[in-house]
Amino acid sequence: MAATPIAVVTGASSGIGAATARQLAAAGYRVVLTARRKDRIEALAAEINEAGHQATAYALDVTDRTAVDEFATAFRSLAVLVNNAGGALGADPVATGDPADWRQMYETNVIGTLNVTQALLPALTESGDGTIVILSSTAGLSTYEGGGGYVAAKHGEHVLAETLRLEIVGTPVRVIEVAPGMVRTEEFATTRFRGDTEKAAKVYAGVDAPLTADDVADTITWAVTRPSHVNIDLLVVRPRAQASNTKVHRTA
Ligand code: 8X3
Repeated sequence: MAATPIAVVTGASSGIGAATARQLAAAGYRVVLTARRKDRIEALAAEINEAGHQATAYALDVTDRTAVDEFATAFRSLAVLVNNAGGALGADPVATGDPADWRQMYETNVIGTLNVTQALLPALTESGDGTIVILSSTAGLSTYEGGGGYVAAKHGEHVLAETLRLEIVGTPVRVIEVAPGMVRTEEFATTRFRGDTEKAAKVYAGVDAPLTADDVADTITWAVTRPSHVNIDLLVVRPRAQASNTKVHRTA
């Protein structure tokens, strides 16, 4: 009997990462949940196992290269890596944005993805059929006022995906970039506005059905479960009410 393929999901403690872990587990992967918040991923792993699927939890900060390298030693062969960890901090104009926020967003979104991808690439290659997913954003494709450091970091992730795909062509590993637009999750906007729930709520005010974490997880799971020779290079997914980063239909 063939071994159950393994999928590693970073940032699996909430939102898109948690939803993706649930859906990949239901699709037949043994999921390895990573995030800094151990209690959350342990609870999610227990929930997935109780549902009759397979999950384990491993506390990991993707910006800590030593810890990432140590984590990677557990994998000789790996089917799927979903680089989801990341996020936004602040929505200030370039003129007044805090360089510390820019630096932190670059660290978590770009260097975090780089660390985990580099560390697990040998195992993904060894599997003979590996898939790397990079969760960028529509912010990685064009900018908007106040996007600043987040847009810069997401452009960095987009370039990482495009460059890696060029460099590893001919190996049995594909690189899939999923770029969501407006997704309403429990934490994204609240983290961006440092706990200011009023500001966070305004992001989605009057928008008829922003995407949910499950919508994006569904997209990721679809892309990952295409036949091996099919590479969904870049998939942009937005709610119907959003035509571009700056064109969003809102009811009064
Ligand atoms: C999230 C999309 O518009 O907040 O990555 O930048 S946006």
